[in-house]
Amino acid sequence: MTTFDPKLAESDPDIAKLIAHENRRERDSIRLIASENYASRAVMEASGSCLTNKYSEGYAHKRYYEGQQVIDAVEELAIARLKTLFGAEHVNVQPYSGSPANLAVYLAFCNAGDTIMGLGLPAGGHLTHGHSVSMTGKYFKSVPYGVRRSDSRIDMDEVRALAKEHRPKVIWCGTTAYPRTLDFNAFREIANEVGAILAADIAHISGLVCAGVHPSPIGIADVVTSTTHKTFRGPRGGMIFSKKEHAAAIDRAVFPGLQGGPHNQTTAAIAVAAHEAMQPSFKTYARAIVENAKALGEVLTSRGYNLVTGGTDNHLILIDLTNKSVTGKVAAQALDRAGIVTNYNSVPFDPRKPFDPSGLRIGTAAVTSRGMGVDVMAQIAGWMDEVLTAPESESVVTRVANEISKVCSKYPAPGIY
Ligand code: DSN
Repeated sequence: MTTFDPKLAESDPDIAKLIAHENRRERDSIRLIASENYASRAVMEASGSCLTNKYSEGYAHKRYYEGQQVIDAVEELAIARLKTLFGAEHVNVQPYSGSPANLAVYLAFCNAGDTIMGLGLPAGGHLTHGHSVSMTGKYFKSVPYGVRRSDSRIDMDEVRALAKEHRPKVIWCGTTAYPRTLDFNAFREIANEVGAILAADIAHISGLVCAGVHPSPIGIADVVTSTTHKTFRGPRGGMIFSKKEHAAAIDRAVFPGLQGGPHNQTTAAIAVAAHEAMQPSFKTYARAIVENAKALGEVLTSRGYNLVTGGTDNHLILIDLTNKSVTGKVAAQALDRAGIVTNYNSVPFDPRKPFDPSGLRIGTAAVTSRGMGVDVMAQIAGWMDEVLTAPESESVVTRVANEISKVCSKYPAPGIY
């Protein structure tokens, strides 16, 4: 029998065509979704490699299948690089993504029915920090904390009061829609006062953290989880950092507690991303993400947009559209037609429902990966304003889309050819 192994375009033209369309969409649009980025060609090569073929349940030198000569080396290299980059005592690179990483924290430290605390989803927290529709809100007694009405910042007095009243097993500090720096030391003090495990979820900001652009929770929190594909700019994956004393519990929770074989192609791509993040150019990149977010926020503010908390310290901006004649969903859909990709998002104390809320969430990690700077951010703010002022106008949308496509052609996107 001869081996028939055609290229994708020959073997499955339908999927090949769809991938080509997505390639063009990512190339020709301004991608402002705060949790997205462009993985480099090197990261893409590693994630598309033969490592996808190998099963390797267990950890290096303690596996349940033979043939691990290469996989052990890949996983050890990924771990060694991440330990150096983040200054961590222990790293697990096997979580399939951020949510499984967070579930591993529950499995390591909690029993069903225990009390846990996290920032409520409507205030900018994540589903897996105890939101009611998530299993983390169903299997644990979730006590969410919020942000202040006056300035939309996390209310550490409320965190302390709730922690003292409810004595949680785990306190989460971490966000998906919060534009300000997190005070990990303040959370640590509270966790110490009530004897809780402190878990930091840095999924959004791990690229900023390892570049020194946001304070690090490593060495402060007991355990730190992250995805690997947001500001960190790696493949879709997850990682968990912990103090040595929690290493065995975390490893047991990931495997065999929650998962089977790790995705070795992803582990290799995480190692590649870690290598990229160790280069001086990554620090420059991370600083530029924040500069761009601040610049974009300032121009939007000058055009009458209300930013939740009044601005940003990181890669993310949350716009409250209440003073504009457009809701979050209509805004996001009109912008998408014009080639600016965002997501509608609740704002703190939002009177509207999550499926058509008052806010729009944007972020600058992906546009900064294309080398776009503050001058382009001003243009983007202008385009957003034009579209949001006339979201039903197809002529405005078409004109803006044409301008965007021209500008995008000047800024090649990593990994997109
Ligand atoms: N989906 C991610 C985000 O957009 O923030 C969180 O899981």
